[in-house]
Amino acid sequence: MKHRSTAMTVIVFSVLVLVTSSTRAVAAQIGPSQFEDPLVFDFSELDGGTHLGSGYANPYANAGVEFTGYIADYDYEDISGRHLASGFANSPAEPYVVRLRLLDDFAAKVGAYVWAGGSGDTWITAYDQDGLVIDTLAVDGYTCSFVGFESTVGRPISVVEWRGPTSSSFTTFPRVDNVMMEYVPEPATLSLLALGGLGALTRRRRG
Ligand SMILES: [Ca+2]
Repeated sequence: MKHRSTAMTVIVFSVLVLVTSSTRAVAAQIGPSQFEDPLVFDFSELDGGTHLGSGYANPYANAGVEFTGYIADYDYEDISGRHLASGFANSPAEPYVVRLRLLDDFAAKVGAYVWAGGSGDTWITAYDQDGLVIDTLAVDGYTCSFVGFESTVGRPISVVEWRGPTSSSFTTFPRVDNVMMEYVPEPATLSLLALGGLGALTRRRRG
């Protein structure tokens, strides 16, 4: 009897480990059309040369996020007007990196247009609430591409970094614009969605 329950425990535990590890391995790459109602940051309201990051005033505190980078002004494909550049960001300065950090809540989806400016591949990395890497994607150095992440349930996004090669002399790249972000839905919102679904089901049954 005791042996059987131990075996059952082992089986249940193994299944749990399998489910957990398969969940951990996957973070979907998504395009701009896969955002439903995102917050969009186009940086158009900021002055060129504004520095963002720790040590500087945060114009996006009300949105619950902080960017690291500085505001440049240029048009290139989907990089339009004011956008985030690397190079002189943060205090002390952090070259080669642009960063989005969530201050209080976590994101289910984050994406942005990124332009590496020929400085080499840009690596875009999403981190979870424990600071562990969820996924890393590379963008070719000579294109302007949209790269987005959709996190898995239980591993929401707390930080996204766009990082250029440190060997590059183009320290102001990568450039990032039109950042899209969707928060993880609140449990109350989920309940409402579930209730809405239930309502639809009830209506369908009646009809
Ligand atoms: Ca812009």
